[in-house]
Amino acid sequence: MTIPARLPRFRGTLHDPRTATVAGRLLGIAVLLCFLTGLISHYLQEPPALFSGHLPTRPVSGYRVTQGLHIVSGIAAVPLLLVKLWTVYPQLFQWPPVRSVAHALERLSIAVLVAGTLLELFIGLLNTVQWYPWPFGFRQVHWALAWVITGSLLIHLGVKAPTIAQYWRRRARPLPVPGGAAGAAGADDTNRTAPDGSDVDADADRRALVWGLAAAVGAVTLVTAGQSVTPLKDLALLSPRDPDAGPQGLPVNRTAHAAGISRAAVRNWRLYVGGPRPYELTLRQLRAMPQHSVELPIACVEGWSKSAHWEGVRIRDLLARAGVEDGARLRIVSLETRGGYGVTEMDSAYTRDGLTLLALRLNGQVLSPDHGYPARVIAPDRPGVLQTKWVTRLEVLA
Ligand SMILES: Nc1nc2c(c(=O)[nH]1)N[C@H]1C(S)=C(S)[C@@H](COP(=O)(O)O)O[C@H]1N2
Ligand SMILES: [Mo]
Repeated sequence: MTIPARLPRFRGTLHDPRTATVAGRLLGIAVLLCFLTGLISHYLQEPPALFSGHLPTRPVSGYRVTQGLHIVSGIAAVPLLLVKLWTVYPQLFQWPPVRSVAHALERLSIAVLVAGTLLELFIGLLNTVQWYPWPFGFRQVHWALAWVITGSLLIHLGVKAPTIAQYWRRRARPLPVPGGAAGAAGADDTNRTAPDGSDVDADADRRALVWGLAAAVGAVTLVTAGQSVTPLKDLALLSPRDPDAGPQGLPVNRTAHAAGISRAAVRNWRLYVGGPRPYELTLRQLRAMPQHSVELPIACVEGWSKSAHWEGVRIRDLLARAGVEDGARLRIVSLETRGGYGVTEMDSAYTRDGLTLLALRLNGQVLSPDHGYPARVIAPDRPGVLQTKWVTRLEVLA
């Protein structure tokens, strides 16, 4: 079949399988890290019944680290993906476009993989700047896309396995031609021609590409990672959050005003605690209970995190007073009635833990309204989104 003259021709040295393999490997590392840390984040926010009572509470900064890595690897994947796509985009113009049913399915799986990955990184990136310009629930779509990508990636890796194996090592060796001498001669690599016919100068170009890529990944990481990695915070020129900005030295995602917390609701505030002997407390009574201090981070799913000093009453003590002895799964209800974070659930692993507080003070002061006055949850190794503010009820779940 003749190739139509209108199709472009590509003479660049780097649109070859070796470069695609090198770029794919680096992208694969970022994607794998992002996927695993994403799984952790998902299961901490929506624990399956199997994990009930066993969610990890140590190390206390575990989620700070895994979610920081999630955002860092996701951002690093952007330049890696762009380079990977650039190395292989001449494939778009292959002729004939479809050779067989299997070939059509393979191309379709790559289309799904590319579109899914671009969309996943794009909505993730928008989420880190707290912009949700779409009508769907971010987390559900981000989660579903992760599996679409995983499936199409496994197909892609399966189809390309022979190519990947052949070009995995630096000096690519041609596959032996059955019954021919050419393969054996090429395997010694005595001539300076790679199996795809390209010159070994491609090696030098490839090195330059990888260094450029490393510089790009390093740069985007350095200017954003400071939102969770404190020593890098002065370099965080492009990170959406300054972890130091905000009342009492801590950022605020949703202010009391935005959450619709009225003065009247705060004035008439009582804490209800459920259990065999349910009771209510005023703020004064709550302050009269034994107070404890903990040093725990807020680690937001969007990537920023910050450690802080909290003081308040152990949730364990509040439950014991209601006759609940060994921790319990809780429904935590906020004064905030709209939005998705007004009601959250807390696994018994946290409620048993002496570090889990109903906090009344932050960094030496009474909680500011935006940080959840009169009382908020703070628990170890827990996603920020579940550290509920303006708490008014602790209900024991069966
Ligand atoms: N009631 C309520 N609690 C909430 C939120 C909210 O919107 N409403 N936001 C959560 C999110 S996403 C984070 S990261 C932390 C932020 O806590 P901070 O504002 O005290 O820094 O609070 C969490 N608690
Ligand atoms: Mo958050």
